[in-house]
Amino acid sequence: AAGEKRSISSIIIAGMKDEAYTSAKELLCEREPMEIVNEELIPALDIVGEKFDKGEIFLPQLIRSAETVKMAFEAVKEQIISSGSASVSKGRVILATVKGDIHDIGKNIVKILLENYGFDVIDLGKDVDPKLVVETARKEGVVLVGLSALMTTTVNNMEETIVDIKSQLPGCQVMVGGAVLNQEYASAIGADFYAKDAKGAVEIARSVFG
Ligand code: B1M
Repeated sequence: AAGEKRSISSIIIAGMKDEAYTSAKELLCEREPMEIVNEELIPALDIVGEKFDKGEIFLPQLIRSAETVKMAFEAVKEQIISSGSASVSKGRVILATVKGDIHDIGKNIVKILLENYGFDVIDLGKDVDPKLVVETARKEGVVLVGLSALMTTTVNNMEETIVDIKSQLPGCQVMVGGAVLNQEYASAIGADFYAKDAKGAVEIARSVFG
């Protein structure tokens, strides 16, 4: 009904792109940015993912919900950046979503948080070839690479990337994350660190550069 406020979750699930930014802005007056990410935005995407899995919604709706959540993240990002403390770089980290995988929402959150905590991020984007990761790490002398994968089908590309890094750049460490992973799996594919969420990635970076 007119005048009734929809929750950010229902806005994301319904894919109401034009309302997400304002709705997130309003929520930000009351709650912490990362609390909104963890308690509202990610759970809403989980519901969307389940519906897609069950065949209750299809690719166009999945895409629309992803676009909607990006609008909400935009508001969250502005808030985090405005409250951030710019300081001397604490270290440089490469981030990439692995080859074959175009899911980059999680990686982008990790990037915002790392930057906010004073790390410089070289963002190679999504669907990134292992060779580009190795070349960039070598050229830039980066000692911490962060890889993200969201699909069971792309974890082997993550493993391939780790093998390439480890064989060619022995001093370079790798942290991995993404909904499809856990600590056990991360260790099995040769990663040095596993981060459950963006805050976890910051803690790892701190330990590596600390
Ligand atoms: Co797709 N998708 N999707 N999708 N999608 C999943 C992953 C899926 C689980 C949905 C489902 O079926 N239940 C499923 C994968 C199944 C599997 O594993 N085999 C799936 C599929 C099948 C697909 C397509 C193949 C669909 C198709 O085309 N038929 C296709 C894939 C194309 C490709 O990659 N080649 C596809 C496409 C898309 C969209 C483009 C529509 C969109 C992505 C938009 C974008 O990213 N720009 C999309 C979305 C949105 C999802 C779901 C619904 C949500 C993902 C997400 O952004 N979550 C997802 C279902 C789900 O996850 N519940 C699904 C929120 C995000 C913040 O979480 O990325 O986990 P996450 O990041 C977290 C942590 O994991 C961690 O920190 C973040 C913050 O806490 N983290 C790190 C992540 N990376 C890290 C790295 C670190 C540290 C921490 O260090 C480096």
